[in-house]
Amino acid sequence: MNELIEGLVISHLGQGIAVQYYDAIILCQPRRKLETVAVGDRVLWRLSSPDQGSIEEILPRRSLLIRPSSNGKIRPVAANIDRVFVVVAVEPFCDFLLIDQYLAVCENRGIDAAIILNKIDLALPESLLAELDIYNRLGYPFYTVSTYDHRGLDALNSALKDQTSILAGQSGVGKSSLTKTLIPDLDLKTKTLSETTRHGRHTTTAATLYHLPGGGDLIDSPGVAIFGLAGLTERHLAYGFRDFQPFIDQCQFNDCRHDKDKGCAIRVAIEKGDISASRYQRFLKLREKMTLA
Ligand SMILES: Nc1nc2c(ncn2[C@@H]2O[C@H](COP(=O)(O)OP(=O)(O)OP(=O)(O)O)[C@@H](O)[C@H]2O)c(=O)[nH]1
Ligand SMILES: [Mg+2]
Ligand SMILES: [Zn+2]
Repeated sequence: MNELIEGLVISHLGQGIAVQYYDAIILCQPRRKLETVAVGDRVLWRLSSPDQGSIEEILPRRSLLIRPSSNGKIRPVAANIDRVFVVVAVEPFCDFLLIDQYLAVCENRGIDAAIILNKIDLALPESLLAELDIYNRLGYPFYTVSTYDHRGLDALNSALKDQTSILAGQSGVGKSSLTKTLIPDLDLKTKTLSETTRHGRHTTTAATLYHLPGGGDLIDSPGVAIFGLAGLTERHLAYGFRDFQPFIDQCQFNDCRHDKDKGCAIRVAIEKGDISASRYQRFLKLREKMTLA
C-alpha cells in the first residue's frame, strides 16, 4: 500500500482533479463515496498508478463557498478562502446586485470581502465611483487598478499576501487578466497543467489556484456562477447586508421582513440616511430572486 501524502487541490479538470505536491501536479481521482472535492482543499492522496493518484480524504476546511448543482443539491466550489475579491470594471456595466449577493454570502460564511475596480485606464463615470464608495464606507477595502497601465497593482499585491484569495465577478471584468499580471510565470504553470492532463489549451472554465510570487494563493474563477445564495435563508440575506446588522434586532417584530412591516428599524434607518436606499432596493430584489429559485 502506498503511503498517504498531503496535497493541495488546484483545479478540477475534465479527467480528474489536479493536486499539487511540491513542484509536481498529479492528476487524481477521488475515492468512491468521497464528498465533493473543491479547489483550495487540502487532501490526503496516494499514488494509484505510476503517474496518477487517488484522493482518500479531505482535510478540515476553514471556509467553504458553495453553489447549487444540477440535481438540486449544493456543491462545494472553493475551500479555505480567506478573502473574496469581487472584481468589477468600468465596462462591462457594473452589476451592483451581484456585488451585494457576493458580499452577503461572505458575511454569512465568515469570509472577508473586498472590491476591485478594474480598467481605470478607461473614462471613469462619477456616478460609478459614488455608488462604489458606499462599500468603502461600510468597511470593505476598495482597490482601483488597471492591468493595462498597471496602476494600483502594488497596493493590491500587498493585500493578497499570505492568504488565499479568490477573484469573483462577471465575465469580461478582467479576472484572468489580473491573475496573469500578478503572476508573471503563469503561462509556464498553465503549460505544466495542460501537459499533465494532455488537455491542450487552458481556458477559464474551472476555478484554478495559483501561487503569488510574493506569497499567498490566488484563485481565478470563471464567470458569475462560481457561488451564490444557495443554503441561505431570508434572515441570512438580511444579516448579509452589513449595514442592516445594527438595526435588525431593533425591529418591533421578531419576524420582521423589513418591507412594509410595522416598526421596522431598517426602514427608519433608510429614512434617516443610515442605510443607502439603493442597497435596500437590491436587498428586496435579491430576496425575490431567492424565493423564485
Ligand atoms: N481597458 C482595459 N481592458 C482590460 C483591462 N483588463 C482586462 N481588460 C480586457 O477585458 C477583457 C476581458 O478580460 P478577462 O481577463 O478575460 O476577463 P475575465 O473576468 O477573466 O472573464 P471570464 O473568464 O469570462 O470570467 C479582455 O479583452 C481584456 O483585454 C484593463 O485594465 N483595461
Ligand atoms: Mg477569465
Ligand atoms: Zn425590519
